[in-house]
Amino acid sequence: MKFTKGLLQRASWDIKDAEVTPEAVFNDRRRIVKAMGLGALGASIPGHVQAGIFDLFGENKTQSPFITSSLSFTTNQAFAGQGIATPFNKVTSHNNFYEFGTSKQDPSENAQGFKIDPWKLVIEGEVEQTLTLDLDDLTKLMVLEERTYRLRCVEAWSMVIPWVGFPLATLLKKAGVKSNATHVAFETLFDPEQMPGQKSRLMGGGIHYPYVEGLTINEAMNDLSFLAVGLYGKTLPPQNGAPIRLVVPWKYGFKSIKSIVRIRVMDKQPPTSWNQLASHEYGFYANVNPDVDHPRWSQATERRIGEGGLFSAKRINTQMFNGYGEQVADLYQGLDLKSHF
Ligand SMILES: Nc1nc2c(c(=O)[nH]1)N[C@H]1C(S)=C(S)[C@@H](COP(=O)(O)O)O[C@H]1N2
Ligand SMILES: [Mo]
Repeated sequence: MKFTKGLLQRASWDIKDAEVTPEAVFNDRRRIVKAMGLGALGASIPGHVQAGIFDLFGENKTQSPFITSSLSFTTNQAFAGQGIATPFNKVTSHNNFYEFGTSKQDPSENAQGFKIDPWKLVIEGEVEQTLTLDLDDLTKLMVLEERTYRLRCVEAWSMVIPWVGFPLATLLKKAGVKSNATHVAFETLFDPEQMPGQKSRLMGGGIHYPYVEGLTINEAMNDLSFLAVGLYGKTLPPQNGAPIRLVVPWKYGFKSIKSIVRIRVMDKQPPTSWNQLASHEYGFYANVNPDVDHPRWSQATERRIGEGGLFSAKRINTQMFNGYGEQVADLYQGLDLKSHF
């Protein structure tokens, strides 16, 4: 029991991924977690939680796979050479989407029945014109392009993903940003019936749902800030944030909020989910920075998922702004990046 308890209390970033854990050991851990029941978990579960907790609440693997469809787009060559794209099966099976469970394989296992039609995206707040768009409106309104970006999670793993979508700024300009705007807030769908992680704080890793995120207006208007509606040439699978999610490649992955229903232009800084949960660990800015360690682990290096040997992902040095300093460093002139982490 002692050994099991140790596993449970270790944060998920300390645990090697399911993919690097021999299958038998991994399944055994899941079984042990189930057998322990709720009591052993204690009252409070900190963020970026233990693998496998979701299994306590029943598994939902009988759904038929979510259907994606092809998209028309042009490849933006300026963002084509970002490294070797992470294999599709890794991109779609190693995910963080706590609404569907807190371990890496939970979203792909639990989200296949996710309903995205009808979907309504509202752009509101400090704008000339409130926009309410369904998916049809969005695809008619926006010209799609493919951009390959690096994604760096604060848990020190990374991927290279070919997204399809459009710059956030293009959409904001259609609504017309008012001159008093300072920030943009984003909100994920709240639907506990569909997203079991939203049913209780324990099931959802401690987060107060709906998941919310935010950017400064200058960050939002930067060309790199991207709204993705697809990856690998097809519409997004639910585990990656269908039907529309933010991608902010110079920031830690938790800024890249999934399954967005609301974008609100604001005149003050909005609250953000991980910052609300543990402000000393997750800042509002969350710019990738190898020199500012998370209180519990170093950010100097990262594991590139899908590269390297059979049993371990390749470890590489983490770059300032995830390598996008040329495009975004100007946004932070005069800001102390050690205290504004
Ligand atoms: N709504 C919502 N968005 C989310 C998350 C989440 O749990 N819920 N996880 C974030 C984190 S921590 C990361 S690393 C990325 C992962 O994106 P991916 O699974 O598509 O690689 O999504 C981010 N967006
Ligand atoms: Mo993350």
